[in-house]
Amino acid sequence: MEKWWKNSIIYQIYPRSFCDSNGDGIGDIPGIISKIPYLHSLGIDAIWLSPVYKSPDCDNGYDISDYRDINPDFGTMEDMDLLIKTAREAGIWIIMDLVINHTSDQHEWFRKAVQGDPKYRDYYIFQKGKNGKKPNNWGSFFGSDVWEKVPLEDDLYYLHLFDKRQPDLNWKNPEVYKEVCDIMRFWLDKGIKGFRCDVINVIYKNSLADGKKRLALTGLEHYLSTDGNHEILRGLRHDVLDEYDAFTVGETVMVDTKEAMKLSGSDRKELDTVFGFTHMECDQIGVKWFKTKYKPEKLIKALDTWQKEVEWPSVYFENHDQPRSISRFGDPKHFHKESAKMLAGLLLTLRGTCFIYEGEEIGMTNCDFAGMEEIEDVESHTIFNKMTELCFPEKLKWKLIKQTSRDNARTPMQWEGETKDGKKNPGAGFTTGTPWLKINKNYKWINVQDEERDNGSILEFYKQMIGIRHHEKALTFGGYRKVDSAPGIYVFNRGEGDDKLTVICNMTEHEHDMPHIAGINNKETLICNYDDKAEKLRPYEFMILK
Ligand code: TEU
Ligand code: CA
Repeated sequence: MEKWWKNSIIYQIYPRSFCDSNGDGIGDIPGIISKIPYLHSLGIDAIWLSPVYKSPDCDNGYDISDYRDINPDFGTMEDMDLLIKTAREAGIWIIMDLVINHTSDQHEWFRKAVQGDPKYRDYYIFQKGKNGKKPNNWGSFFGSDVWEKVPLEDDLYYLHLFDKRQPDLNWKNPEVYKEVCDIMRFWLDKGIKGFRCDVINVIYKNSLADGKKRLALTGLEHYLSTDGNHEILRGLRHDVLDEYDAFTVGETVMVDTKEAMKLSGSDRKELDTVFGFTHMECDQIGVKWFKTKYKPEKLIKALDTWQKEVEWPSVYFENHDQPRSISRFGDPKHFHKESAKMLAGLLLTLRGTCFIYEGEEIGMTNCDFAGMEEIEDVESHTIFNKMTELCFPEKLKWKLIKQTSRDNARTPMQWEGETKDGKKNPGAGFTTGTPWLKINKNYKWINVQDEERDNGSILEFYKQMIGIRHHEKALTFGGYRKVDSAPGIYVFNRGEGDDKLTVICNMTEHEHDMPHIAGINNKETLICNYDDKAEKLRPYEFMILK
């Protein structure tokens, strides 16, 4: 029997920004429960819930202080149990975020470790300084170094690959492994169906030696996809996950298709699939802060490589760490509907498990932030300070942050343009209070309420596409083959023989000649993002032929 997650569409919820039920400006679990009918009508099969665990929120929940408790901003454990139950009744599984590279510095383990308890010292990575300096030259994901001094101790540091309030766990310690197994069982026993595993290929550090100098992430050769890391993944699967038929998707940084296969090939028995980043890097030079002009050919090439070389890919264009896809790969100004629908069509016809991020289904865009005072994201602030240190000009600093900040994806979900009785609605149906992060002012014309009223909307297109995805077996289980075509035009076949579908995607804002496809005139159009037919391929035109 095929695994359930192969034919599933997974919808990512960023709880802080999804729906606020009590007017405190922060999205919460009762808010999510109230939107289960909406998610059901969209047709999705599972929710990936970004962290809802107890957390001081330095990195919006990716700093966990208690893995068995719920952040009071989001609700209670009773709310969580009810969410799992309500979702299940609507045929929706819950996948939770598993953040086990690090904990919060407020976690009991870390607090005991800092107080000198030897058992918990060994849960983290403490190290003496070297010749009056930090233990090594590694650089963190957020742009700082990776060592923080332990207060009241002489020359002792702890390691953090992310913020200093996110100390890394010591995966060489079998006790840590046991603790995590117990935590996973705790949640699986509640009826959740798997995990999205945060930065899962960096958890095992081989050594703490100096790294070869790099522009970013000096030291990564000592911890990226190590053998020890692979062994842990096999262990977790064998010791816990298999018993529950649970699904795992790894967020795996800096991997190529070869490494992706080592992490997720079915014979390896590690993860089920991974999020690669190759296609997210197609509009940048070196690090993500330096964006370059987007060329659709590059995106096509990245997608094609993963489609061909990875046994079971994850397909995504957005998540809570990336700017909005329509602002990167589409044209929200001139072709909002067309380009959003084209991206929807592409997302849902590629091979693999598909992920939709909240708001993507209505074409939400990057936000018109006015300055750093409107930015919350810890990474953006760390990088901004770093650029100040390096004397970057003010204008340039802001330009880089504005186009790349993770907050672009984190602005509240735009539910309603106006209230039910036609009044102004500054909370966009997300909150009746003051939202924790600015609401994009385009909520007045980009919102769920309007999209639901319009048959030709982006949202309706998503629903149709999800229906097609579920119905046409070729899209899930069929092969993939790219067809040669002009630059910026992505054409590929899914499936074989009578069951073959051809997907045509104009990823540019220009009109093009129709690609040459054998027997094109005898084919039926399953779906198209334009209402009428034309000789030429119009800007961002998308279609599936059968
Ligand atoms: O992200 C890890 C990651 O490598 C990046 O995508 C990261 O967000 C950053 O942009 C690097 O430049 C995961 C989570 O998705 C992210 O939200 C967390 O902040 C991070 O891990 C730490 O837990
Ligand atoms: Ca709330």
